[in-house]
Amino acid sequence: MHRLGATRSRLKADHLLQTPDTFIRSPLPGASGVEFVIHAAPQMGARFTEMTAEFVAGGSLGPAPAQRFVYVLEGELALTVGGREHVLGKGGFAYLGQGAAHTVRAVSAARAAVIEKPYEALPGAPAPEIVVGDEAAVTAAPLMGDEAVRVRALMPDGPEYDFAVNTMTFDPGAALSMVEIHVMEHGLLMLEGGGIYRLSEAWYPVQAGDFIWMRAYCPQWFGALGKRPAKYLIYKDWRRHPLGA
Ligand code: UGY
Ligand code: MN
Repeated sequence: MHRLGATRSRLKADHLLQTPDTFIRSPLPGASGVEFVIHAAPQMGARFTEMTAEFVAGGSLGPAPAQRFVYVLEGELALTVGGREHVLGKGGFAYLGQGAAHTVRAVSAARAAVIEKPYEALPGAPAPEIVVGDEAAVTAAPLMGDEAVRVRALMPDGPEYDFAVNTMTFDPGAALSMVEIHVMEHGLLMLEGGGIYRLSEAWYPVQAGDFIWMRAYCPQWFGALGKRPAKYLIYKDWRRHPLGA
């Protein structure tokens, strides 16, 4: 069935809304048994890459060209790093610093969000450590005191880390308390539920499965609609001077 050329996807100068009907899968060097939907990349103005990796059982990622963050959406992945194997189920995540030797192999058919970013080293800061965790074990913090919007920080917040990845959960009817305009860019994957996303001068209906990229300074606001919470995974660059100094 075709859609007569219609889609909710939109590409603008300062944002992308990419809905699953427009996803195109591609292979990447070094990976086997994995197809990638490359959502954000330098080719469209992003300073990082974010992709959904779709694994067959036994599929594996290739080497990372930069820092790598993996968040399991479905199925199980075995991460081998530092001589140990960690099995990550849904909500399991890992951060591998640039150059950290590791392998990621699917135990079963699986899907994962993979974020990669060239590391901006900070003189005097220690080297980033490898992080392996489970979102279910991360304490949620209310956003600016609003218990209806809960943030779980998946990355440690030290000077050695140059990006953050959080999940944000909105009760039905909950919303960001302000339109944000900030220097950080975002990659955002809708995980559950839906609502309305304001990006720049447009208001979009969004739902689980959609991806959004926001360039630095893209005006942004979200309100959750429906009868169940809305939840998204959100990346931002963090803790670095805009001049790179
Ligand atoms: O962390 C953030 O900037 C986040 N509050 N932005 C967003 O949800 N669009
Ligand atoms: Mn923001």
